[in-house]
Amino acid sequence: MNTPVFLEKLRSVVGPAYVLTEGDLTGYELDWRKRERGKALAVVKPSSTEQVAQVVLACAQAGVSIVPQGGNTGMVVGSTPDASGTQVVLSLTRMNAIRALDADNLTITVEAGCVLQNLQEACEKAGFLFPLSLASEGSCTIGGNLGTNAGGTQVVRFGNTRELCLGLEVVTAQGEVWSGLTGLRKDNTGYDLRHLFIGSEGTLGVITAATMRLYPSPKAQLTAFAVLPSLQDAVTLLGLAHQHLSAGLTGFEVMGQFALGLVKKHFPDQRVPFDGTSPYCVVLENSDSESMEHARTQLERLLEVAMENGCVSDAVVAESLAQARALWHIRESIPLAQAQEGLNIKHDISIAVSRIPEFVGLADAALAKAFPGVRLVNYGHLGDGNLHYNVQAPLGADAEAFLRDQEAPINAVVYALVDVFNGSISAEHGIGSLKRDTLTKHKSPVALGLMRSIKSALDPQNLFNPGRMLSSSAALDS
Ligand code: FAD
Ligand code: 2HG
Ligand code: ZN
Repeated sequence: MNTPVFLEKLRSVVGPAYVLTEGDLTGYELDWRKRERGKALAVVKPSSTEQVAQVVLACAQAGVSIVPQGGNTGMVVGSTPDASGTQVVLSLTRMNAIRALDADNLTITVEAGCVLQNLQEACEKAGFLFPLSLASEGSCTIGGNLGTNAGGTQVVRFGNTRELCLGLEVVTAQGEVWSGLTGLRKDNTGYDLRHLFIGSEGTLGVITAATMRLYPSPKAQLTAFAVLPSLQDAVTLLGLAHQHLSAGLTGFEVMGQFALGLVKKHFPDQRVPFDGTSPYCVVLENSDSESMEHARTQLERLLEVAMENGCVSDAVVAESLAQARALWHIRESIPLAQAQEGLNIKHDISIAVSRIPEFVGLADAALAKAFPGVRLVNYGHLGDGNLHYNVQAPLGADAEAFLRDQEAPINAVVYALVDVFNGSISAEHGIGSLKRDTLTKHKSPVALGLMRSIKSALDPQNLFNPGRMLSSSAALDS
């Protein structure tokens, strides 16, 4: 390949200002967790679907692989280039328009680079709720959310990003545009292609736009923060919350005391309620279509029953929107507090809700025995059976050396148990390059074979995000 000619071609497609090859490219080349620093041949920033198609064609002709990128907030090193200096980062951030809102169809059509928070705000302004909610929502994009099939804190009621999507527009590896922005709720005309691209982590095509579901804005939202004697009590509370709040239960997050301690340590301005002696706390949300009064009566009744039952030892209900935000902010600050504490090992696992306490009991004991001093940062989306069962190096240890020497053996212990419990090694963050080799050990050979067949059928040149999710060679030799 003649690199100057190739770069000139890209410049002619998107404009010279939008082909970045020099200056500080850290934001595009370093992943959010600072696990790997790559090197891009260029960062290309198209402004239209047509430009994306032309960039893909130019890359295909030159044999240059493409790493689609949104907000670069991914957790598994999937949106940054490798270290070869030969890959193009295709940043969608200039494609951020809201194309249409169909109030009667309860849908919104939006370009892939739209920042999630901007989408939420636009929907709210129009009187609707777009319920995807992540702590990274100020930076992540709807394209990245679809690419990872992101979860977040409202999944217990509304499902993952997949459940919120009714149609996609995608540029294929052949540089063609698949326009699937129908907004239909029912369509059984063959394979549902949308679901192939959702969660494919940029390995099958570039999502350029999407039609997403909207919901009516709730009349009231009420948040409570509860203290619990054990993780089993959190499971009991979840069952009671489903019974008492039904579809009003829009959030149910559990937080281990050590995780909350990290928030107190690194963000002392945040006021974590209660004294910090109970092993677990829960933040839960009731959304109501009637009134605040109705929401409060329901939530207070739930907490009364839970206290009688003994699964909740104390609780506070937010008195204002500001208080509710502050309670959620505590939960959402845990990943940031962990990052401040140092490099760490993340396990984004899912297990049947009913078996989570047993899993955690066994995993805590196994890790404490095999890796004395490790600090377990356990929290997550209990309502979805999804735990962030994370591990921080022992106090005073060199975190980089700890990860180098202990990450693989620690993962082996945790994932072996996940298998015993028929769980998943990735509930919402995806595979990227960090979990690629782990995936081959925990996914069935039949499933892996089907994934490879799909990859080689849609992307025979292995153009899109090679080496992510599937290894480069394995992706093509099915
Ligand atoms: P990127 O990081 O840029 O990309 C992620 C993947 O999607 C990559 O493989 C990339 O190639 C691909 N991709 C990006 N755009 C496109 C596109 N247009 N077409 C095709 N592929 C594309 N995740 C959760 O699921 N739940 C959480 O609660 C959550 N909380 C978080 C909290 C914090 C503080 C942080 C930093 C991250 C959190 N995440 C969470 C992880 C992350 O925010 C999500 O994975 C998010 O969906 C990534 O969006 P992004 O735009 O940053 O994508
Ligand atoms: C969350 O739920 C995110 O806060 C991040 O998915 C989880 O950092 C993590 O492990
Ligand atoms: Zn999460």
